Amino acid sequence: MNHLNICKQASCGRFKSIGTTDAIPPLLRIKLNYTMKHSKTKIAAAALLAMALAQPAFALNITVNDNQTNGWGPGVGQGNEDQEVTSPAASGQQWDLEALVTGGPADLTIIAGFNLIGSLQGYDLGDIFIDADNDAAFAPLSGTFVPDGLNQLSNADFKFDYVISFTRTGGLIDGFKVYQLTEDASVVLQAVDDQNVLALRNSNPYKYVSGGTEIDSGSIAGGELTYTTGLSDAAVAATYGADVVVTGGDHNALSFVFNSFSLAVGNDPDGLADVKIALECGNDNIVGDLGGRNDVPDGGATLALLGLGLASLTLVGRKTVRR
Ligand SMILES: [Ca+2]
Ligand SMILES: [Ca+2]
Ligand SMILES: [Ca+2]
Ligand SMILES: [Ca+2]
Repeated sequence: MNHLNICKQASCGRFKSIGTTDAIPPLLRIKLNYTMKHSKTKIAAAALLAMALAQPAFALNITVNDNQTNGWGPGVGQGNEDQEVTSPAASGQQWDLEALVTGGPADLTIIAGFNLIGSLQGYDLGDIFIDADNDAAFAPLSGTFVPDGLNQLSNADFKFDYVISFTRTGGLIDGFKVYQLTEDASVVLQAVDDQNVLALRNSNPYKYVSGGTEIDSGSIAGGELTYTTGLSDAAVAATYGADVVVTGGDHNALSFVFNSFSLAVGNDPDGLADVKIALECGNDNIVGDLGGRNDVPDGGATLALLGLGLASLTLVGRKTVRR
């Protein structure tokens, strides 16, 4: 496994260190207190804490199907998004966006066979669009669309509410900025059409251009963005949770920790945003949702929470606990 940036203990929510028992879930705290009080040695308590810390950090697979099924597929795993792309022309693990995972409103991880911070055949990863009020569209709602080219379109045609826009140096992603968007012509988004394939056009928008208000930012150098490559299927499950099942070869993970932005935004019935990302060519999309439109069945999410149990250490201390 190669780390471009080793996650910093202090700044990264996913691997946040636990300094005091205040940060330990109530059930575990009771067990610890009991053990400390009643054991002649404190070794048992230390062992219990070590066991809890060794569990995978709390994570929830929020992947849902992107409703683009024209290409390689039908796909496997949650949302049938693993081993799946949109275009019939370019398939394989190297193009595959596989899963979206969150550990809470302040963090998000994309898992893919695709080289997330670089590009493939000149195509790169699009920006991350977030809809907070359940009205966003992938294909533009109106406006003139230039076939097989780049289009500058109004956000009135898409209605996304936030974007996580990547910054790049020398073609490589080195950070991001988060903008709050208005759903009108003051916000310009870039949409692509590749080879006049309608299915790829429905992957839009691809990229933020201008408008809106910057509300957060981060970088690989600052530790808010972490890129890990060469993960095996087992390593993904061990790191991000047993419900994150991805296959087909090595996996790459791009993880965000937000300082001021929260995924718990808007009027979506669940209060949490819908997340959508496309490759530049539209060849694959990945969509995430914790409820509302395209609902992940509630039972699945609840079971995942229950199953993770003591592993949910990093959720403690977050301001918002969903469900
Ligand atoms: Ca795959
Ligand atoms: Ca895919
Ligand atoms: Ca919206
Ligand atoms: Ca897809």
